[in-house]
Amino acid sequence: MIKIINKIRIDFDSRLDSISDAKQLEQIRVEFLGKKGQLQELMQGLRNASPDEKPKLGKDINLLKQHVENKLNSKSACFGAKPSKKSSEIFDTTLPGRKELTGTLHPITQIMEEITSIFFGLGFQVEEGPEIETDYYNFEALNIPKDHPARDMQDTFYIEDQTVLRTHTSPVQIHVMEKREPPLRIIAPGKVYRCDSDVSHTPMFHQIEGLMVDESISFSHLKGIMNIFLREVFGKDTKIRFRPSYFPFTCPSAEVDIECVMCNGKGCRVCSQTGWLEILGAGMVDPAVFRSVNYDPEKWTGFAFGLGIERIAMLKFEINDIRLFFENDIRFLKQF
Ligand code: FA5
Repeated sequence: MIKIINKIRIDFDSRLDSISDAKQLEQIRVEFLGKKGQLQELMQGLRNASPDEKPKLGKDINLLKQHVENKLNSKSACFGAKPSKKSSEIFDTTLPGRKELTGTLHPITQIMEEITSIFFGLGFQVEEGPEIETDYYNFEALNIPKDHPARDMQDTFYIEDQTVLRTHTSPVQIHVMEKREPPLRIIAPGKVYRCDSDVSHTPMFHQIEGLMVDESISFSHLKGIMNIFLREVFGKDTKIRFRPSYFPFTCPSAEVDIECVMCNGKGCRVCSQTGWLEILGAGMVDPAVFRSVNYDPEKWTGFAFGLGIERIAMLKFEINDIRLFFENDIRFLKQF
């Protein structure tokens, strides 16, 4: 039987060398490996071998089978035939690599993280609050009673009579002061909602609230912190001004402008020819707000501020339409 095995191997090798197309290759495969092929016959012949011979003969037949399979596979590759399972497992090191697509953080997230880390460095802790708020937290506790004209300053989305999508991050001030005692130094980044949409307004946008409460906090602390923060974001030569303003929850109140980064204060379309751009609202916490959280206004003073992240991102990245941030156009987002 060993002689037959050797003969089949020699016969197979010479037949394989002489073929010239895939059809002939398939004929040989059937002839040697098919159900009625020569190797199958050999296996059947094994039944008649003596028990002593069987293990060695079985091993030789398996080696021959492997030899036939390997050679058929290599030959089939020459004819462009579909590789069999085994050859498809071969790793082709000559193929070019597949490039992994990497994403980046959304520009709003980048600015949010930058601002958060600046305040973190100034000793502020990060706090969060709910986006669905009660009328009490969004308005009343912030000294904006029912029918107060200041409610018109923010176009509110009402969910129910007493439930709103928060219009600003200022309610987080109340949540924090209700559960903690001064001194406090917190910022609260998050989404806010207003019924508003044009090139500089979106119905959902992001604010960062800031609150510092301690004994003897004055307006100069607010100015100092704002100066450090804005110069860190826009560069150390950035000019800043405080303009008197009105918020029911701060007194005195101010809006903070920076010199227009587009025209360096000369006046352009973006800054409506004024040379200045409004960045945030701020002021000293109104005693009425302290009273609503049971803080003694005779003992504690503090400042608060609220800034729009999208506005800062627009100025930093020189983007003239706020809506671009939320269209999810990959060509736009890829630039950051
Ligand atoms: C407020 O929301 C006050 N809560 C800020 C504040 C906090 C004042 C603490 C005093 C003390 P205002 O409505 O001005 O204020 O909004 C603050 C900033 O949010 C604006 O300066 C602007 O940058 C941004 N903003 C307002 N409305 C929109 C909008 N629809 N889309 C994008 N950004 C907006």
